[in-house]
Amino acid sequence: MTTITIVQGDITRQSVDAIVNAANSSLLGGGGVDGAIHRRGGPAILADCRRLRASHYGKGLATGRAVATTAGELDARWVIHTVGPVYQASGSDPSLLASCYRASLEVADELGARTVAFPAVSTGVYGWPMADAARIAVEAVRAARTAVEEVRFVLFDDKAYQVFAELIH
Ligand code: AR6
Repeated sequence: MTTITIVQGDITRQSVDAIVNAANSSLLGGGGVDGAIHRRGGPAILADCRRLRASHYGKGLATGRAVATTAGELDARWVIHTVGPVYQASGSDPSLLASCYRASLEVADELGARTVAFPAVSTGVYGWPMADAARIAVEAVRAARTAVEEVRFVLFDDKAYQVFAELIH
């Protein structure tokens, strides 16, 4: 049974087995959560990402997929990188966003992670409206068959926290 919890704050300050990164397909860093994770986690994460690019992920990580690296100096064992879809007003595929959560939990299961922190994937630079993204995220986690005991959504601001709080309480 997976328990869903929510906290407001900075995902890089969490103590969990795995921290999920809202990455881009290059796996080589960026702004938002991605920038914060690489800054606080240190160069070991980028070194692992470069190794992935040099081996099985020569073309990068596809949208909706997930892959793990070390967590460097973060208080976690792994960072699970996933690539959310870019929101388009003309139509965006919610199944790709749901897939980020499902794929990340599959990687967590392979690693044996029991506590996993997620940001609200795609709701920053990638523009997905928070209420819709939150519903997709919570539904995807509830539907997942996983041995992860705690999924912790870490929401950066009060508004995002309130949106998730209404869904899970
Ligand atoms: N802790 C928790 N949440 C955060 C933090 C933090 N430290 N920083 C931002 N957020 P984003 P995306 C929230 O843009 O939309 C990067 O450049 C933020 O308020 O990080 O999936 C990547 O390299 C928002 O609600 O990710 C990609 O190119 C949510 O996290 C691109 O951005 C996600 O915002 C990915 O865009």
